[in-house]
Amino acid sequence: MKRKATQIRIITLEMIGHLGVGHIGGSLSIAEVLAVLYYKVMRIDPKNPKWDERDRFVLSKGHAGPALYSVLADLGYFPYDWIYTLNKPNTNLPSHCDRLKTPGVDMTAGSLGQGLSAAVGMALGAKIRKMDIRVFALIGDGESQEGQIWEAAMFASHNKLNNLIAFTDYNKMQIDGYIHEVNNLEPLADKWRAFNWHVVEVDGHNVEQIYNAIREGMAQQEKPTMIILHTIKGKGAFFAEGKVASHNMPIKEEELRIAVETLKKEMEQFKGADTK
Ligand SMILES: Cc1ncc(C[n+]2csc(CCOP(=O)(O)OP(=O)(O)O)c2C)c(N)n1
Ligand SMILES: [Mg+2]
Repeated sequence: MKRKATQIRIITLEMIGHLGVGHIGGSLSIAEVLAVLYYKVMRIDPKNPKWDERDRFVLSKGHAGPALYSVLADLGYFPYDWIYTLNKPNTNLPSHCDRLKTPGVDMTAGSLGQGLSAAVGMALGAKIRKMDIRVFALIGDGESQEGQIWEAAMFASHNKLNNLIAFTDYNKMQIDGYIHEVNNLEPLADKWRAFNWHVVEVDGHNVEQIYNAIREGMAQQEKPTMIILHTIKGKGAFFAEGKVASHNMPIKEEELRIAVETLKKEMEQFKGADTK
């Protein structure tokens, strides 16, 4: 999973690098959670993206599409070279996720706050249809400043949606600056607890901690689970890591080359660990 997280970062950088500009920061901060979900946890079939009984994933912070596309390209949901069409005219990989364009994308997103509501609907729908489907949703910390998030939170616990596991990418930054300066979310874990969710806080770059938190969530009998991922925006790219400006930034050819080379070296550490 560590190896896959690094690979996701490499593909993401190559994809955005080819275009020249994009949402680097918020894509790189979610590599580990995507690796754990797509390579370990989720019941999916890349050959049959519309399989009715698949687990669902909603990338509510839809601007991080490139990170999800990296996984889907690697898993063979679509031809790998689509990554070089990111956000270009007539592409199937728009900057923000579109379920009608990209095989494997379960929900259209980009208007922040809406994806979690859609995920709640999916989880409720699965219950009504008595289907054993788990729904995973990933929201941003800036996105959590949207009122709609808290409506969805209330409705999910009211309906005892224990088949819903959501993540907050708590990278402490949004588009305009630091979360605590724009509109403080703290105490964030207490807020979710007050909305009657099961809450776990983990290091969002630690795959073991993420995996264990998901297992804990899957064991819940009555409550939806919120896993707060403490992350670093732009993680893994020296020119972006920990920078507010990484939200939507250009990449220079030289920066791309050095960052990818560094990540490829990092990947070698995990050689042999890849079971796929
Ligand atoms: C409803 C809505 N308002 C504003 C925007 C513009 N916007 C795009 S990304 C972003 C910041 C999101 O911050 P965060 O959720 O922390 O995501 P991160 O950049 O850290 O991945 C904003 C305000 C939007 N996409 N949707
Ligand atoms: Mg953020």
